[in-house]
Formats: sequence, structure tokens, C-alpha cells
Amino acid sequence: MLSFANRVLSRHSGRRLLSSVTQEIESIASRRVLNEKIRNLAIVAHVDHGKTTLVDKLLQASIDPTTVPSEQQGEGERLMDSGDLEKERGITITSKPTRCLFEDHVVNIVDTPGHADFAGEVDRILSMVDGVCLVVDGGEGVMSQTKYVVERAIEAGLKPIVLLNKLDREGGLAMVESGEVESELFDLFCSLGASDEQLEYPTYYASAKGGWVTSDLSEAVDIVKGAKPGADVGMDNLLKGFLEHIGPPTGPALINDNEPFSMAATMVGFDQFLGRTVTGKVSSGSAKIADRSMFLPRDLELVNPDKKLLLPQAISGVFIYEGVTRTPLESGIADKGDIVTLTGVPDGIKVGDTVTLESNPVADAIMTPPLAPPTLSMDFGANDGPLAGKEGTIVQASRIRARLQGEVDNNVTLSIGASEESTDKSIVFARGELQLGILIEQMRREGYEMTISPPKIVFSEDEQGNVMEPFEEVTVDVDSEYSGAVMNMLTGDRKALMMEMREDDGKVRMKFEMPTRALLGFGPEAATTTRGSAVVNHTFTEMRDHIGPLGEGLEKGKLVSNETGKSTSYALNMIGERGELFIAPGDEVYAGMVIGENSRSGDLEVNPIRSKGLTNVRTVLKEEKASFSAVRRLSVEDLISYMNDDEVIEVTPKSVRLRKKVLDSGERARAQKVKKQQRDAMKK
Ligand SMILES: Nc1nc2c(ncn2[C@@H]2O[C@H](COP(=O)(O)OP(=O)(O)OP(=O)(O)O)[C@@H](O)[C@H]2O)c(=O)[nH]1
Ligand SMILES: [Mg+2]
Repeated sequence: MLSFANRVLSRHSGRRLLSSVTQEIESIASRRVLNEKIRNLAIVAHVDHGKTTLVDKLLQASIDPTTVPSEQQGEGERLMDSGDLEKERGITITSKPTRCLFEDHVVNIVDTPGHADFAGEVDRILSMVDGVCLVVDGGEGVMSQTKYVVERAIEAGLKPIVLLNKLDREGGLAMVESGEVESELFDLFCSLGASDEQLEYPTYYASAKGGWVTSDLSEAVDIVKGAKPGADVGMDNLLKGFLEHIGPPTGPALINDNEPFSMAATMVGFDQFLGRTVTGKVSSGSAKIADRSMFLPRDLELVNPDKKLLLPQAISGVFIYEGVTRTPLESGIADKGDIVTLTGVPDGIKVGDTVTLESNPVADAIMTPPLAPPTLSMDFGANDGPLAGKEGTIVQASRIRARLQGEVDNNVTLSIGASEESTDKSIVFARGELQLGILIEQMRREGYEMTISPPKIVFSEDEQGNVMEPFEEVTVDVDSEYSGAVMNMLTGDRKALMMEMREDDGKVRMKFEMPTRALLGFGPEAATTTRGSAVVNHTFTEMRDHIGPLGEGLEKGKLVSNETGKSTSYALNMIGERGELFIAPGDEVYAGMVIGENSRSGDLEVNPIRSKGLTNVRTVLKEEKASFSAVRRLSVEDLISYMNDDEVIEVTPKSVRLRKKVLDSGERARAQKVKKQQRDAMKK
């Protein structure tokens, strides 16, 4: 295998590289990195504030410009969003570490997701870093997830650096120039109890997209107003800031050379050639290839450790990430303070367990911080509808369960249990609709076919036995003309309390507090009502007393098929007058399947396969081909937040359908009656 420096040179073939740079890369890559020369930090922010774009530019500014391998460079856009769903949706879903080499230092940078549903991905990596670079979109200022990540970083005692981003945009510069964003941020740090040291955070001004950053606001203003960015506003400004303000990894074990090797598993993966992989920060000591590794389970005291799990294995590789490519570390040694990936580790290892060495093990597992509790759960089971087994390749309940177990082993922000509904189903606990939607979408693509029951909110009990439910802080930014509509939607049936309202330049920002269950379905509804102008953000705040039933207006009436077969355009044209359709002519339907939304309350049974009299076959065929533009196709996430209590989602690699849990209409009517009686009794 080519050495790191040789690979750099070979990628530069035809170009002359300064020999000093070559030597620098050679020396950093091949020798062991001292703890003082390491910086570990996470890029954190609210969703879309520009974290992944910033990591692109930092990688390009690293002393090894080829850290991003040429085959991955493409348009050079958001390299770290390497998962298929991440690319498709343009959002980060999982946290990922990558390595920059800069001024004879190693800077390990972890890109994190900004969406609240993936907040657990931020929580889990904070124990791996010593500082955070908080990115804030200058035009948006402090948002719900900004608060969340600052709170977690302060709690974890990390050193912050603030980067006000997207200043190339007009609104961004204006708000930053007025000092509004900076004072809002400072107040946030103070109110969350930042230490004096944390309050001394440096502030940088940037356009990650434009590739410039400076600590001088007036310089930023000049650039935005047309001055050509000079060589001194490159991304190396920020890398220098990391070296200066975020110190090397600290802690007694990192100073003492004789400590045994230990590393908490922050990410666990599987490679078909290398087997189990474990990524984390080395908390103490060092380990090299061929050393025999073993692990201590995170809940060592709670479980009676299975001896098999502890079977030591010889470490077969020590890797780091260049861009998103796993690359062997030249030294073959995992050193204290560094973020590395090991292979040749026991197979049963899970996230949160501690890797150590058989020859000199640490006595206790490393304590990793607890994660915020899940707020939502759904039951996953085998498809039991009339079309079962036609489109999927993996259909058995046991295989669905095994797949979910595999997911949970690596993704600590999810958990599974036995369903109360049926022993054949597994219950998955998560932080939000998007997180569940992404998991279902991933499984669908792998060939799974399953049914998923409606989301349930995770309730708890206080010491007196009162039921508690999760509450969220919800921020809605919307064009002024729709602010009344949004307010009505939230404070009516959804029982939200408005906490704050600000109007600025035709835009209104409103803040509400409401139960998580009342938020279900609000996103898509707000988008329709406000013609897409509403941006909704929410963050879990705390468990509070249950506030009783929500308004009945939230339950939408559905158009339900009472026949099985292929839908016709003749029938759908008629049914379309009763509401909005989810299916197009020619789609397969069955009795009990939901094919649209009723424009009135309550469900309506319809026959979508009806055709004109048999004598008129030619007309029927012609009509079947008629284009049908009025179909609303709902994605898995849309359906999760939209479905009623008596429905299930059926997903296969080819289709996503909504159906009634009970397919027989008579049986369903009886169940409805019982439900109504129960609801009336509750009201009394
Ligand atoms: N105008 C402008 N756009 C930017 C800048 N930085 C990022 N963007 C754009 O903002 C959008 C979001 O960028 P990302 O880098 O994916 O944001 P993110 O914070 O990683 O998003 P999540 O990981 O999903 O939370 C993209 O369209 C970027 O091109 C900037 O400095 N100026
Ligand atoms: Mg991102």
C-alpha cells in the first residue's frame, strides 16, 4: 500500500509540490501524534445553517488538499452527506468524523445533523470532542436547535467557538451588523449557565459557501459589499482558531503515559471485508495492531456479561477518515486523545461499550452521558394485508426484528422492545417522525415489506402516579398574512400556548409550547395552509402533566375502498369530487385501503374499481389512460403524522399504502362505535 504522503504525491502527479509541504505531510502522517497536537471538535448548529458546507471548505483548506479523494470531489458539495438518503434530502442524518492535517496538528472534525429528530446523534458524539464550532445562520439567529446544542455543549464543559455564517446573504449581514445576533447568542450562553471560560468564546464571520472567514466584522462587511476577499480570509483562519482556542484533549488519563488502553465505542459498524468496526476517542493509553482487544459492556453492573462477548480478538486495523474514506493510520497505533476506528474487535460490541486490552484492561467501563428519552414509538410487523408478499423480498416478522435489533445496536438514539399489541411485532422508540420515516425508508430500500402502526407518544408517570407527557417548544416562521391561520391551527384543537410573537419585515416568528402528540401532522398541514411559507421547528423541552384529549377536529375523515381490484379512472373521477385522492387509475386497491381524504368529517366507503357498463369497453380503456394530476402521493413521514389511530401504513420496496387496521367494514363500524362510547365517557 502506498504511504499517505506518496498517495498525496501521486494524486498531484504532474504538479510540483513544495518539498516542505511534502515533508510536513510525511511527518504528521507517519509518526505517532502526541496528544498536544490533537484537536477534537464537533460542528453543531440548527438545521441548514451550513455545517456540512463548512466541513467541505475546512477539508479543502487542510494542508493536504487531497484529504478529499478526487473520486469523491464531484461538485465538491457537502461531501460528508454521503448516505443515499442524506444526498437525496440534502440533510445530514448521522454524525461523522473526518480528519484535517493543519500546521503539524491533527484536527478531528465531527459533522453533526441539525434536525431535532437526530439530536441524539449530537448527544452521542459530544463525549468524543473537547470543543464545538457553533454555526449560526446570521439571517436566522438563534433557533430551537441552536439552543439545544449550546445547552448540551455547556453541560459537557466543551469550549465553544461561534461562527456567524451565510453573511453573503443580505438579511444575514444586516442582522449581524446591527449586533442583534451576537447579543442574542451571548444572552443564550449566559442563560444556559456557561462558565466564565466558555463565555469568552471567539466569534468569526463567514460565508461557508463563499469559502471565506474572518474574525473582523468590518472586513466581512467590506467583502459582502463588494471588496475582493484577500488571501487572509481563507478557511485556515478558522483552523488556526481551532488550534488556539480549543485545547488538546484533557483529563488525567490523557496526561499519564502508563494508563491502560480504553476507548468508548461511539459508533459501531460492519464492513463486509473487515468485520465489526468501532469508532471512538481513545480515552487512555494506546493500542496497536495485533494487540488483543476485549470490551466491557456499558451496563456492566446490570447484566451478567456473557463470556462469549468478552472473547478477545486481535486488533486487525487502526483507521482514520479522510473525507468519508476509511484509511489505515500509518503508525498502526491508536493513541490517547485521537479519534480512530478499530477493526478486529469482538463482534458483540455495542455503542457505549468500552474497548480495552486483554493484557492490561481498565477496571471500569467509561461513563458516557445519558441521552434524552425517546418521545415517539411505532409497532413494526409483517405485512398481513391482501397484497402481502407480492413486492418485498424480506417479509418475515423475525427478519424485521433482527434488522431492527441490528439498527439499535449501532444507533443509540433508537431502542426496541416487545410490542404490547402482538408478539409478532416489535416496538421502536425514537425522537420524531423524521427519524422513524428515515428508518422505514432505509428498510424499504433493502427489500423489506412490513406494516407499521400509528405513532404513540411515550408517556411516563411522576412520583404520585400522575401521567406525564413530552412537551415541545415550537417555533413557526411564516409570512405575516398567514400568522392568524397558524395561530388558529395551533391554539385550537392542538392546545398550544403562544409564548412569543415578533414581526419583522413581512415575516412573523411565533413560539409555542405544546404536547408532542399535538404536533403530529402539523408540518404538512401548515405547509398546505400557508402555501409553503411556514418553517416549523420543534425541540423536546420536558415531561409535563398530561393535558387531556385534544380537539376532535384533528382526526381527518378518509375515503376507504370497499372493493378489491384495479382502480378505474371512471370511478376515481367520481370519488375525486368527495375529497382528495391518494391513488391514480390502475393502482391496485383492496377493501379497507384508504384511497383519499374525505372533505367532510368521518370515513366514507367508496368503490374505486367501478367501470362503465361492459358494453362500453373501448371507452373504459381510453379513460383508463387519462392523465390524473390531482393525486396527492404521501411519503412515509407524511403518513406517520397523518394517519388515524385505527390505521396502519403498509410499506414495500415499491409502494407505500395507508389502510384500516381492521379491513372488514362491519367489524370496523363496531370498533368505531366502541371508541366513540369510550371518548364520550372520558369527556364526562
Ligand atoms: N448563501 C449561503 N448559503 C449557504 C452557506 N453555507 C451553506 N449554505 C447553503 O445552505 C444549505 C444548507 O447547507 P448545509 O451545509 O447542508 O447545512 P447543514 O447545517 O449541514 O444542514 P443539516 O446537516 O441538515 O442540519 C445549502 O443549500 C448550502 O449551499 C453560506 O455561507 N451562504
Ligand atoms: Mg449537514
